Amino acid sequence: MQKKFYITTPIYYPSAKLHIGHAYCTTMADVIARYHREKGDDTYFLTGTDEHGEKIQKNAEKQNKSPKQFVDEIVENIQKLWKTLRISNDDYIRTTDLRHEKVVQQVFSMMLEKGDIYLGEYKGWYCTPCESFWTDTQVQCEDHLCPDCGRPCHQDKEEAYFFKMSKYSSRLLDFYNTHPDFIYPESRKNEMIKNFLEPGLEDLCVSRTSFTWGIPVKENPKHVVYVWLDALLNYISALGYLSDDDSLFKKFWSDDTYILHLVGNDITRFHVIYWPIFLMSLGLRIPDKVFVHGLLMMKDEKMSKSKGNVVDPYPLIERYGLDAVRYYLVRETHFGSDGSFTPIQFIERINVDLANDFGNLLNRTGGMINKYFDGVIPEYKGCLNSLDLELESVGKLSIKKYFEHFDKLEVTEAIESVFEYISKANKYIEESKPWALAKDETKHEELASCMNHLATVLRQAAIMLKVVLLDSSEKLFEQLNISKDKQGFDTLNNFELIGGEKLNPLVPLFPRLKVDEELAYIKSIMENK
Ligand code: ME8
Repeated sequence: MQKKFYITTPIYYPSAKLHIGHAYCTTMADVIARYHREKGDDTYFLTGTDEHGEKIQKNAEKQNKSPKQFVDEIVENIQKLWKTLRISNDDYIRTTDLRHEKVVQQVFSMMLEKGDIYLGEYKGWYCTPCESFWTDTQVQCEDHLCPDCGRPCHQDKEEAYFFKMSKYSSRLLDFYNTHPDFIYPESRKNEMIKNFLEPGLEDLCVSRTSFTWGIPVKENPKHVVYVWLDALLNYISALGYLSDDDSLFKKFWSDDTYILHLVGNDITRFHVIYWPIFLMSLGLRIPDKVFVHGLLMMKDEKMSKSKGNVVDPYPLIERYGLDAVRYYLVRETHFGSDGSFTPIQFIERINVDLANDFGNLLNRTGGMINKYFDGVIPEYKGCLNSLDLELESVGKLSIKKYFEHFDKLEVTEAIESVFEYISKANKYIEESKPWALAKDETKHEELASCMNHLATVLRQAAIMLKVVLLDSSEKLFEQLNISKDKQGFDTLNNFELIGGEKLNPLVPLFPRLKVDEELAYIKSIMENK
């Protein structure tokens, strides 16, 4: 039976231009979504923007713009960036969409009616950039620094609505116990239990009166709904929850759908504590997994819009091509751990993996098929020697590992296993010595088998890599003249499939970069920040 798969990214704040860290998260989600579509799963992929809140209102004021005008301009750029990165999202939710605002108001009313939200007074330490109130024990040292971002908080007081978190904390712990895979990595779960659940969950302030750029509470419009309650609901409002047409909601927020939220570790708490509790209050199912990916750092500091230490993905894409940037993002940082952006690693990744290993395998193979077989891939004749046999067994293992890793969201390892196969194929050329076989009439069959095997490795590698390398995989199929029906996951384990194809002209997929020149270029775009 076809499986259903729903994947989301965080909805980003359009408070400034997005950087390569956001591109990282969205690209990872895109790669996972493409993998599931390719497997035949009924897949829905959502991204969007979180457009309300004091920070946005203030940024807009600074530029003499209305908040809506301000966010519209940034959102246009964000959508352009996703288009450039060929992100395959099925929908784009904006929290300023009427469809979303209606849901937030209705949910607030339902929670009020149920008694989960009540009116009270809030006193506490407020961090404006994070839009969070903190208690005396949460703020750090006498300077009252925000535990999330480390910036100073100020004391504030306001009439506010609260959500009764405490009512649900033991249910949440039970949920964690019965769903051990809910939070990845495990260490994040322990951190949440220790820091927030064990000390006792405090009721959460879910409305604000100190600014107006938000969704008004219907029952008391001087209050706007707290951005996090507003934002988290995007995951269901985009599917049409509580709307006239809730068919997508019924389809993808169902028990038989695998629901995955991809988030950075700066927003774990909201997704693994508040979000499941809001869903419990609404009587809705809780997602299968919150996958907490690492953050990209710059010189040991988190890359962030507010610090301004960011890398803009556009100049990289323009100069090195989309595939190189996508590949770097997916491969360099182990998925689930923090990483850092350094120009040298960026160049090395392209040179070593894409130009030397993958690109070169295509050049060498294509060149030899042209030279020895007039550009026609020889037919498959089985394994004629131990080298063929060994290559096929590495291939089978690589394909198996690719699926096993991808299904466990070990995306880095999945891609690594493809490159192990590519390296093996390069080694196979050295060991088979086709140039020597070509000189010996009696070895013609072996030479043909060698070329067929190499073309098959390229076909299989391009299939596995096409979730990342969008153009280059296409180009490879084009150059080897591999027909569409031989480009699917279902054909991966078939080693006999090709033979007889006449190659098209060969063009290098990834020209080798000159390290010094490119280092200077990347440094120059980083300094422009
Ligand atoms: O937190 N490296 O929005 P946001 C990797 N609106 N990923 C990074 C990153 C970095 N240096 N910096 C940001 C918000 N990200 C809320 C989310 S969801 C209901 C509301 C990615 O614009 C990462 O996924 O600050 C992080 O969690 C997210 O962007 C935060 O984006």
